[in-house]
Amino acid sequence: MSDLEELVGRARAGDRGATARLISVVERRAGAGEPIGIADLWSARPRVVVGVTGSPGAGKSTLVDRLVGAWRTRGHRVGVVAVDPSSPFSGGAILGDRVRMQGHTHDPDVFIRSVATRGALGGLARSVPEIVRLLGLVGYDLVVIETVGVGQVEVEVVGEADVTVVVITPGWGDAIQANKAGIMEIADLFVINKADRAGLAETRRDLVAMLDLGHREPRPPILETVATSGEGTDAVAEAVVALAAELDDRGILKSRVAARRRRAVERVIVDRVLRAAADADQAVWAQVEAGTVDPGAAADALLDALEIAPGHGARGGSSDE
Ligand SMILES: Nc1nc2c(ncn2[C@@H]2O[C@H](COP(=O)(O)OP(=O)(O)O)[C@@H](O)[C@H]2O)c(=O)[nH]1
Ligand SMILES: [Mg+2]
Repeated sequence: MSDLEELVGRARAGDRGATARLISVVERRAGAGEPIGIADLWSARPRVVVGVTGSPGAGKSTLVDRLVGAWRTRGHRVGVVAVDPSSPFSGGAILGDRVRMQGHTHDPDVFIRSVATRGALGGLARSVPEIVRLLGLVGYDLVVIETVGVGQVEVEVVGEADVTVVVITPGWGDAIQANKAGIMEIADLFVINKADRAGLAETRRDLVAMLDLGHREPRPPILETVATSGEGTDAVAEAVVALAAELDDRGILKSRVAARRRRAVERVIVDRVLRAAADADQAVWAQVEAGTVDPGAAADALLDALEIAPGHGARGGSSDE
């Protein structure tokens, strides 16, 4: 048995240290575009993957902490991947998320991992899906991806979820901002958190008006919570699981999963082609830099010169640590 397989066995048995080590391997290899080398990882999947997105400070981590508690009492093993926009060196928000989820630090059936955005060098979109799969492989049936829905990459990352929860707060403009960032289109469920604050009715009205303009089917429900007190959070936990079942019944989940699998392959292709092109005919690149060739002609010349072998630019298949 390889070291990695042995770790998978221990992680399945509830050894969170083993899960953490596996995730580090997956993160590094996926981030570098290398084959992961863990058997069955590709086809592994948690039963439900939940994306939770919204502005910084909206209360996502506080809400996720409540959801984890609710799902644990219903017997789920829960994984959380918190995509953290803070620098890995400041540690500030990572620490904050840990503190907010610390109620679960002694529960072997809860696994929480922060993934720093900075320093990920675009590897985020590749590593997060693999981490989610890994958590599925070792038996976490419900996995949450928490991410700030700002950049393109974050929106793409949350696209890895089966069910997407968008968290907004009362106050002028939050719903409108969500709309601008393109996260209205990916929401399956809206949560207006901080329902203890002023402006709740107006925010709900803005949201309803925006949903009236769109054609989301099924229409996303709007729930209200006070994550700090836990008010309304059980209802969100139940609604998420119910929505996943509904999307599954309608065949929507199946097509989302299929599209996601295609995207994973597309990312590898783009990576390999770009890397191979960068190594190709340097005379053409010199012309490109000098501005003496038009982009279409340069691309034709470079693509003609490419030899894209299997695994080109990456290491071979199945080496272990
Ligand atoms: N008043 C109020 N504060 C909340 C609520 N939920 C979270 N908070 C506070 O909002 C701040 C940001 O919460 P956090 O969960 O870290 O937000 P995130 O950045 O979206 O993950 C913290 O100080 C929380 O205690 C709520 O429902 N009501
Ligand atoms: Mg957070």
